[in-house]
Amino acid sequence: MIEDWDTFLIPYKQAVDELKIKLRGMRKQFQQENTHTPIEFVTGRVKPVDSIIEKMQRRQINEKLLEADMQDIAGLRIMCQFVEDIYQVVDLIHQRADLEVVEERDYITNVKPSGYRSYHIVIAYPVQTVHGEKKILAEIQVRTLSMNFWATIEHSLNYKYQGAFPEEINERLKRAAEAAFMLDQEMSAIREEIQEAQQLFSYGKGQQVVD
Ligand code: 0O2
Repeated sequence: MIEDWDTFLIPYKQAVDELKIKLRGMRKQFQQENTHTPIEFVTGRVKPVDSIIEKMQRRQINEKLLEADMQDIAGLRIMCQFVEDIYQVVDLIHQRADLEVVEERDYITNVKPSGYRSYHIVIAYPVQTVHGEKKILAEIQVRTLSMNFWATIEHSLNYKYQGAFPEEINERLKRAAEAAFMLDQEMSAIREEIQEAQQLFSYGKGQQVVD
């Protein structure tokens, strides 16, 4: 039994904090170089203890194998404007020397039956602790703003209905997922036009580079 969850989660919190800074730093660098940034914003969280315990029971994960078998105790989300940006971000993550990609799941090409779309990357990330280096698994979810909108709504409804959606809601959610993806496709079709306008806007108004 893990008796002290706070201590167990210390390196996970450190990994999330460090990765948030690094990924936000990538956005800042694109802005400073006055080029289109594929990263709109970044969020991160350590999975709450009750969710970890619930997932261990659901997936029959032995506590001794928790660190290896639960890949999303440390979780990062990168939101992008365009689907093309997602694949650029994935390439950028692959090129980094400070982390190792261990698994990838492309739920954009292979959309989940629920309608969920995102690109998941599982990384091994070394954190420096007072007891030496510890490699932490973290899951980075890369998605468009539109995919994020859908996933956030579906997640709250899932919480309310515990996964057992009434049929009508189920159907509407699936339709909403396709509508969200259609929005992404329409935006992609005029991506160059949009990016040109965004550059003119940010230069013209003399906007500050912000987080
Ligand atoms: P939370 O609250 O987001 O942290 P499993 O967790 O068993 O479903 P697996 O193989 O561990 O699956 O990992 P997977 O499918 O790559 O990623 C799981 C996470 O992806 C979920 O975390 C969600 O964040 C997201 N996700 C996957 N499928 C869906 C979906 O249909 N709808 C929504 N809204 N999100 C999804 P958790 O554990 O649910 O928790």
